[in-house]
Amino acid sequence: MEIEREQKLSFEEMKEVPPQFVRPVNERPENTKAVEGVSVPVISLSLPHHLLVKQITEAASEWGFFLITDHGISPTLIQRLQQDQKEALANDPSAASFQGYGTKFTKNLDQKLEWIHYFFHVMAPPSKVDYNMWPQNPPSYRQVTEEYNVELSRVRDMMLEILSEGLGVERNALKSSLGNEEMEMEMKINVYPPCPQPELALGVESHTDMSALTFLVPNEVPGLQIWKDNNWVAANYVENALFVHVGDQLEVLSNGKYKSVLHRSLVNKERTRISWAVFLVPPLETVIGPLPSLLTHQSPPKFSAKTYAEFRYRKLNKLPQ
Ligand SMILES: O=C(O)CCC(=O)C(=O)O
Ligand SMILES: [Fe+2]
Repeated sequence: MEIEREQKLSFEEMKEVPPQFVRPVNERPENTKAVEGVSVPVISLSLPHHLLVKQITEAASEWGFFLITDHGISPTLIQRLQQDQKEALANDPSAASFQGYGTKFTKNLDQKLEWIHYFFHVMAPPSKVDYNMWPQNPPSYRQVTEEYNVELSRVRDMMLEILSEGLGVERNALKSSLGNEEMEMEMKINVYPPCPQPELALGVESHTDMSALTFLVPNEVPGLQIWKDNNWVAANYVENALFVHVGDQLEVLSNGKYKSVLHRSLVNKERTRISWAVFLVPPLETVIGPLPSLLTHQSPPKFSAKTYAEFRYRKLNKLPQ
């Protein structure tokens, strides 16, 4: 699925977008602009519990996407996460290609490439972490990321409980279906270098995440768009907010009540966009299917049960699920 980079493509040196990055006319940002006057749900975790459950359940069902504020992760920690990367890039712009890891170009039907470098490593559980795969620079990366993992795990547990409650199932149902403490948290740092013709290219093409949930913090450069009611809606930066995506595994577990959200990201002419995405995924051998307690004669399963490994294989190879 991945094309090895043969020649060293350097985004920074390109004066115009090479043909392999130029999107078909119907995908180009210039022809598929975000709708005006619509904004994504922003939900404060300090709401009274019953309202919180209601708002999150609605957002996960109608949008498959929302922002959360008042989540208790300190702004300083988020800034440290962001600052580290900025410094690494300022000192060494080629750090964007994350020495040793290169750019993984995903092959799609049109063989088009995405305007992005990314870095990927497992953040949790400890038994699956290989610190050799973590960025070695800046030296503070490990400590900051470990602190972020602790805080985000707390928010993750709260979200999974609320989403379970919204389904009317036992509070621990979603977490235990996803492997409890064996659930993986995968960190993906997306770096979108400035692009000479952002109207022709995409940073990440339209997709749904394979995860159960994805938590993302971007820097202040806009770019993320969410598909809702046949339009793209811009999900712009809100200071210290966490962006939450419902992914494929939660759609399956909820038997379609929660929507795996289609999204994409655009690139910017002058500025580097960076986002830190954390994917919550079950261990590969975990069988994921609609929660049995949601199934009745009136509501039969809409998805077949399969291991996450099989789901992933099918998705990466564009086979039907
Ligand atoms: O950078 C973003 O805002 C989105 C990235 C994304 O969708 C992904 O990494 O799956
Ligand atoms: Fe995504």
